[in-house]
Amino acid sequence: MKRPPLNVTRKILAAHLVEGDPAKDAELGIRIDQTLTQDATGTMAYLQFESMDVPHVRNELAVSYVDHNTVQIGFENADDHDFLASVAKKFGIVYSKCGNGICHQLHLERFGKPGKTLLGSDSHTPTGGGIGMIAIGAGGIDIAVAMAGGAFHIPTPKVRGIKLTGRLPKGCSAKDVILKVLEKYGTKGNVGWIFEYFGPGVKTLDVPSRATITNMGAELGVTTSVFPSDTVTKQFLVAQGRGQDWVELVADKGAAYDDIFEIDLSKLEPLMAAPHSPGNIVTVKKMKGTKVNQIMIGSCTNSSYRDIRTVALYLKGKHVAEDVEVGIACGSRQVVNMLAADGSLAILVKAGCRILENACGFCIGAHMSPRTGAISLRTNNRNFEGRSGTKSAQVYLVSPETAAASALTGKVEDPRKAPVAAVPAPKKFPIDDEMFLYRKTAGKGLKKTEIVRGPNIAPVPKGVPMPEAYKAVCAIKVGDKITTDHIMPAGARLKFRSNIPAYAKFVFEPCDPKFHDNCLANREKGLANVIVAGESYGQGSSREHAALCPMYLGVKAVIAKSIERIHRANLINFGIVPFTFADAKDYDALEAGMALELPDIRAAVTGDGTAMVKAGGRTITVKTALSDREKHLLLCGGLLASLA
Ligand code: MIC
Ligand code: SF4
Repeated sequence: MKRPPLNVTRKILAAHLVEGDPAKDAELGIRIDQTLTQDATGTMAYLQFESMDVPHVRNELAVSYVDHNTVQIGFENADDHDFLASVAKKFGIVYSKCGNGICHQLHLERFGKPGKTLLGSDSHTPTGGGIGMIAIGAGGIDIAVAMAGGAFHIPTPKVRGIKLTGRLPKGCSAKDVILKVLEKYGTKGNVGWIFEYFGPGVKTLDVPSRATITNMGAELGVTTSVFPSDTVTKQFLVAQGRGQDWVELVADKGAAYDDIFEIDLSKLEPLMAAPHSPGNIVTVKKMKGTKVNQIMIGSCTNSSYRDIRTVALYLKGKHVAEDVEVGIACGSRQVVNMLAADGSLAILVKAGCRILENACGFCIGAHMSPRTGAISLRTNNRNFEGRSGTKSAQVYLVSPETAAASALTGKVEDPRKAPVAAVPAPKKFPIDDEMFLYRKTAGKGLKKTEIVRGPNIAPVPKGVPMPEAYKAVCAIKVGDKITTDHIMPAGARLKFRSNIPAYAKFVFEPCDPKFHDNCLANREKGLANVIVAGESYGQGSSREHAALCPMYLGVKAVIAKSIERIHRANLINFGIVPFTFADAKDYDALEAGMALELPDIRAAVTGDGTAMVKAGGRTITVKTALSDREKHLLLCGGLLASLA
């Protein structure tokens, strides 16, 4: 029988399907070809992998990157790096040394392959969609399972086709495209979708531009975003010395999408995301002339050669305004080498930019926090309140073009006023893989290698089986769009990632610094802790610590108006039931500190997911839609406990 025409998403998923039927089932299991971890989530992922007792990784390629915790104040970061290096050597994982670059940029340059699946313990793993991969962000334990050869589960997707026509005007770039998509779809309500780009405008975008769009697709809350693999992709791979990795992958003629949104690239104008959400879109025109204190360029979103070279062209022969601080973090050594070779680096230094390490750095508030009340323009992908390290700062997300034009005057400027020439896609990238260790033993593993464990590396806590009922307390009540940065702050707290009891002290630090102590007191009394939240709870990162640390503090359920995909999966992986209100108005009936009862929780999880919660003399209904696999995990007390 002739199969129906398929889009790119459905082709890749069909080739990797190991469980479920897209026509019938709500959840699909897919085979994972490649995995990536970064250091801040990687230590936990590998501790969990170790506890699975598998001699070496079983997927095609596993890469462990070090890019988040690179500041090394105190011993913790360096100890983590040594731990990760020894784990990589022992289990057959490629290890990318600190200083090599940011995981997503590096993976695109050196390892990504069209048509393959990639699972990464970082929410911006969909960067790989720019090269035609189904690349998904997930919690560390899901990556550990994939490295052990297990399937990864996604909600059966709906596929939205984003049809691109026309060509971007001068001064506009890929960042403006994804900000347009965010303007249309926002940061919530997109759970379960995959966004696939198609149409004649696709060929006008080079691979780094496509990757900017799929990277920041994470802010939509979708499962992933993907571009076709065409001659532009081929040219990129050939220039990376990897022509053999190319396969053509385009949607069949007549392939259907569940929905289509069309963008005429020629009609776009420079956009920015205003504080404090990537979905809060305004035009640069509207903000023009606003005084700016800081401009940060780079991160995994806009740190390719194309992006930083463009900035250099804007700044050539000029100097940044005297009262603005400008910092640049390139995505990789390859990018730095190219900028050094063509004179861009000298231009940037001469223009008064601070050249930073090729690492996440400013994006995650690990350094370069702006001054009190500052306006900071940044080319990264998230502007959640306080993420920069300065709670009062107003962070706007912009394209490299807008950032560069504004750097010259210290005010928001329209980059179309004096646009620079487009940077052509390089014919040949300089290749230097020397900072990728253990490439030769990748996939094999070296049994005798000792794992190095510094004192900050603590064992992973395991959940316990779910009882019949809980007597509980509403430990906190929060509002809408609570991000994982609110739940489990990063920045200065990042160094505790490998030590759950130490890191758990900071759960909900920006919302309620007493949360930790209150939860432990409730736990002591044999009471379960419950989190009550509004819409889109758990937006943002893939960090499983936002579930693992609450689990450690005795949180057993979240009751929210809605919960985002990666966080929902992480909650289940750590035995916390992700409930939503049957009637959202009941949110108003719950208060922090209120005594709660969940009399039949086990029966509810085993059954249709509907549970009653007794609260202050009334009973409210909450629900959760669970697959059989998810029910099993919750009843066992989480994924790790289920493997025991
Ligand atoms: C982020 O951008 O928020 C992070 C830091 O990269 C996280 C991962 C983490 O918390 O370690 C992400 O995006 O998943
Ligand atoms: Fe790193 Fe920022 Fe990208 Fe997260 S979003 S991976 S912190 S550069």
